[in-house]
Amino acid sequence: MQKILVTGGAGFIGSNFVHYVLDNTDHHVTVLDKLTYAGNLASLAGLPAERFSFVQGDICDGSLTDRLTAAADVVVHYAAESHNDNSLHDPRPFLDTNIIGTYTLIEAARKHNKRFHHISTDEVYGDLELEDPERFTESTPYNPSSPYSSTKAGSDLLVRAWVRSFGLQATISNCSNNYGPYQHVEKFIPRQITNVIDGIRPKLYGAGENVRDWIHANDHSAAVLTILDKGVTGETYLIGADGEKNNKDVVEQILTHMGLPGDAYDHVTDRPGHDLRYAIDSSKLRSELGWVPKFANFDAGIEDTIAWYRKHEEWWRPQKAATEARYQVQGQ
Ligand code: NAD
Ligand code: TDX
Repeated sequence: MQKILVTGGAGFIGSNFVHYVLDNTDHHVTVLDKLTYAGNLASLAGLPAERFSFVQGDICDGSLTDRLTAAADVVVHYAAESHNDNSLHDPRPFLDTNIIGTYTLIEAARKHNKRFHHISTDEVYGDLELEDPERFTESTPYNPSSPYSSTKAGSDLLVRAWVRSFGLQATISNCSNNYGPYQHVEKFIPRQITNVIDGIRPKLYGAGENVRDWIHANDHSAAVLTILDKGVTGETYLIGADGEKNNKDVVEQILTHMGLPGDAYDHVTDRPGHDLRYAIDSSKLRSELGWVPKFANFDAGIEDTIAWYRKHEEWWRPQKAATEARYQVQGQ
């Protein structure tokens, strides 16, 4: 049994990880989360009190992170400002949380000599052409496009420097686009599902040809546990499930599953600097650590996700109107 400190555990992927750990191991979890607009305590409702505790606070708070890190065996760092569109309109919180927050945590992990795992994204590598046969690997050069991805790249580089200069016991994982339950309605898949529920036509940025490499959040959680268990300190592991799809195809799939014509969507203003394609080669994680994704059927995963949003309207409804009002101002 280990005591895991999970930052950002009230967010989408963090909360899925907390459920996954409590369901599949005997570890104890403490979540540290600021509960920004993206954090939702309802995602952590009903967890067993003897194995789970929650602390509301900011990862930039040095004395709090010091105290919580000292009490943990392992820190898994999910907390971030995570939405590209928001980063284009107000980058400052991205610098504070993604850069200063990560710095604050790795200083605590260094001081207390604790195992640290940094959660990052494939977006640090920039984007690929549609027909490029290459995919991202651990040695692809960093080339981020947005304020969000540049701050994630900066945080990765801080962790790497702390490994080299101070011997921090850290690993890093860069994962592709996640889908599943508990994802905020600002993100692509939940936005379109909840739009359809509300009788609003889905919104595709630009031509809709941009490709994302989709992975179920549970497969991401299993990969992170595998890295905690068998990963080598100082190493980076790419996480992906060979799930490349363009946005148009994803929207058509959602519409069809929800009983509407596959072309009942609108094209809206494109995202400035919109990355064209992400694609992950996760063979290092598979061959060296033995991880394999289990949610191979994206179509079935989308059906389950639609069912989850239909069933849990009380979870997403409070955010929906304000999120759509923000998009409307942006012409999206
Ligand atoms: P999210 O926005 O759903 O959740 C982020 C959580 O962090 C929220 O609960 C929020 O309250 C918390 N938080 C934000 N600032 C904080 C601060 N200063 N102190 C403490 N808590 C704070 O994000 P997500 O989609 O779950 O992403 C989680 C992590 O995974 C991020 O690091 C992101 O870069 C990475 N990632 C996400 C994806 C994806 O598809 N969503 C893919 C690859 C990597
Ligand atoms: O309404 C929309 N219409 C649309 O066409 C929205 C919200 C998005 N899009 C497009 C933009 C992207 O090409 O869909 C794709 C996915 O968009 P997002 O859900 O915003 O994700 P993305 O920008 O790809 O970033 C996500 O994956 C990598 C996460 O938000 C990041 O945190 C993660 O690092």
